[in-house]
Amino acid sequence: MASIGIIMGSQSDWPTMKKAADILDELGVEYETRIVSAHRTPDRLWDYGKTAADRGLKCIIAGAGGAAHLPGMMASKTRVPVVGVPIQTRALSGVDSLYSIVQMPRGFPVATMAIGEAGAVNAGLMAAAILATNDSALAQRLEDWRAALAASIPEVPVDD
Ligand code: RP5
Repeated sequence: MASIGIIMGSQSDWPTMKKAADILDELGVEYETRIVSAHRTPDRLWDYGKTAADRGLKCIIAGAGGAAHLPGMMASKTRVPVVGVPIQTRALSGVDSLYSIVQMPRGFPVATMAIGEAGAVNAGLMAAAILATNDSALAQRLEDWRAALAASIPEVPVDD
């Protein structure tokens, strides 16, 4: 059974949100993916949020762009932690998405990541870190992944 839900407002968000899925694949974490739009499929959002905890989800990664209400509405419907990914938009470069997701009212937090692909990758890593608090094998894989990244960074810059 999947522990992580990756949800997004539109099919057009998938190329970004796939980066979260890719990192979870790398770390051996099971996840499910769904298109759930706050505006176009509000009933689907409601059902997903209502059943999330009972279905065993431990973290929900939610990506949306523009009037990006999905992460916040999901957080209002479930106690499962929600990690928000602001999708980079054409009109306003994703600043609209960021502001929509990050400014939650007191009481209903969304852990908001950076705009775009870096945010999606970090959302995957954040979800894995949450699971790793209760899974020592995953914790080791995450430590190894972090060490490999650190080892790949050269100490001295070179000319192109
Ligand atoms: C949002 O509207 C989605 O999250 C997406 O980022 C944006 C545009 O959606 P499409 O018109 O491409 O379906 O709800």
